[in-house]
Amino acid sequence: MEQIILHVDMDAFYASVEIRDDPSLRGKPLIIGAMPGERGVVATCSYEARKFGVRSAMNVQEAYRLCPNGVFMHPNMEKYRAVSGQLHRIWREYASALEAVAFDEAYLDVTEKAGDLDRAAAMGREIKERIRRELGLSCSVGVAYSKTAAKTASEEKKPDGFFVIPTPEAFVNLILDRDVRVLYTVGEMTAEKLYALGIRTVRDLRERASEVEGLLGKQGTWITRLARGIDDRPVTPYRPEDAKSIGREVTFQKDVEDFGLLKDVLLLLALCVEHRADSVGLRGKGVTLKLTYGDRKGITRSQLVEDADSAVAIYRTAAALLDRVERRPVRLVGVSIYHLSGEEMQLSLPGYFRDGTDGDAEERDRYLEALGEKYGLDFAGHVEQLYGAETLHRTVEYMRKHSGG
Ligand code: DCP
Ligand code: MG
Repeated sequence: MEQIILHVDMDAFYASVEIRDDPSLRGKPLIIGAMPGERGVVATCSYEARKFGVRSAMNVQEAYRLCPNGVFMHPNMEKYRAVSGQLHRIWREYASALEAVAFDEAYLDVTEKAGDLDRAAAMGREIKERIRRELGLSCSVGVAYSKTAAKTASEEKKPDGFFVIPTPEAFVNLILDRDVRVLYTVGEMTAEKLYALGIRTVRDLRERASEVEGLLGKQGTWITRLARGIDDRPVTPYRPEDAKSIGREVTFQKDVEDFGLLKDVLLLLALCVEHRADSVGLRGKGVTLKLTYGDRKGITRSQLVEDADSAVAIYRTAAALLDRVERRPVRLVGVSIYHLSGEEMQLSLPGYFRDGTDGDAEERDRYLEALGEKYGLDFAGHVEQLYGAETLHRTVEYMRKHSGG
């Protein structure tokens, strides 16, 4: 199917909104997230702060070290959500299908409404102009024949960018000698596997396609197709609140018999679930524990709760569920929340910006401290590192080895 897709991504979104509303911030390195001295991470920062090396998801102490003269601010999620609503109203006028990826980012299917690439490009410029005029904000727009190419195009000239990638050939020519990570569905772990084989660029990937397909199976086929510019995925109308559940799981290198260790792992999984739920502004009314035993038999146990809105609440419920299951060696453990809703979250800060004053946060810190002592790990101040799949896996494996499990 022939498609024409626009990808729109706001520039330094939270920071740009704050600068718009307080022009005295313009030109300054502005860092939105936790405050120096608090526990937490950078959500985003202005391009002036990026010159100092500050980045999204960086520990705020590190950001402060790099940019001590920066202006630090807490995020105002309510405000950004409102701006996101205004953006959606503009985007919807142009798209026959709109897929929101984040507050500030969406794919627009303009195949029908534009008809051809030239008119799609004109639409893209019009959208940029309207967002500037009506909302006082800048964004980057990519126009292309596929979602991957459109996203690549919007990143190409960021900030305030505009770029068109008309064909698979144009896409391939653009990225041929770039790192495989340019295919943004290639994550850190996959990239490491490819690097280990000496496959670093898209060119390498193309030349050694069958090897990659052998190594990575279905995923390998997907990325070697991408490396040829092929991506037929449609724009699927999606809102995070339509998700049925939010979960995280880990598979152990060796089956675990020690249920004390499993319970400890539940705390880390609960932290990850809390983080993901916060980042999309959702909370759950139910918790599910998932186990796969060594013989591959899988079970799930669920429980409705008043509010699965903090890592501690999720952990407590999951741990209680664990107490009631059959004790045999376990291969995989997972935690998820379901019955999701968004309303009550709107006024509160994401958990990872909270400064640890509420009761659950204190309890979480006590649990983490105990866990740190038990396994000889220091969690304080870098919990956010656990949110990455690779670090979580490595930490859990470390715990397994140090529990004698
Ligand atoms: N965000 C966050 N934590 C992250 C990444 C992003 O809270 N680890 C928030 C803050 C961003 C917003 O989401 O403003 C949009 O994310 P982007 O990745 O699009 O980053 P920006 O819009 O801030 O910058 P860019 O100009 O690079 O798009
Ligand atoms: Mg953005």
